[in-house]
Amino acid sequence: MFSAELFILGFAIATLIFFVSSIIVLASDSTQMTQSITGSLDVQIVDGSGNTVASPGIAFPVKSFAMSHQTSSATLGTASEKLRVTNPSGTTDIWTLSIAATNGATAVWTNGTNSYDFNDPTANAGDGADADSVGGQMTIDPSVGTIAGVGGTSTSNVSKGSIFSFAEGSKDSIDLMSASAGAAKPGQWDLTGVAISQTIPGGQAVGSYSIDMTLTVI
Ligand SMILES: [Ca+2]
Ligand SMILES: [Ca+2]
Repeated sequence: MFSAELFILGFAIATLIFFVSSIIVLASDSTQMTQSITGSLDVQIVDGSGNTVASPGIAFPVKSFAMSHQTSSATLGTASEKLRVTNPSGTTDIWTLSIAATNGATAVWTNGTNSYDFNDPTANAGDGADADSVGGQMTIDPSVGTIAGVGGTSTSNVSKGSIFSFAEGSKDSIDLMSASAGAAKPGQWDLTGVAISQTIPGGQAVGSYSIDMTLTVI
């Protein structure tokens, strides 16, 4: 062939390749897949299967009427009512679980008519300087409890709180469990076996008393 013909053939082939490659490029596109995972730092009272307990409660043992003050003890966090903290974050590892009276520092145990206090530090379940005119104090000791990681979550850097008694205006919330820097994130932990004791004033009238408490994790 003459060089001119070779040149034309070469040009034709190059043009063909250009068009074919152009067609391939024009046929290309991309797509981005997205997946959202939601959740927030949370505390739930769960049963042995991990299901939320609809109406959790702690029944202190029955006490007989007495003219002298007495102490009633119970456990916060049992096999059927575990305190479960969930931290779904991949970036935040610090949190604290605490307990306080739902109705605040002026709450009292009540049977609808009679009442006794949960945060009066006066000796022998007497009434002190607060405005409720009843005695009684609740002490919570998380240090005797047990922390268990759920689903293989490490318990490193997750600690139980120390024993404290509620005192109106000065100790209105008690820390039960907390995570410090280095704790697993995300992670989930169960707390059980927290000891609670409550003093009952002497001469407290018979009745079925209750007080609502709220667990908070922040
Ligand atoms: Ca009080
Ligand atoms: Ca009082």
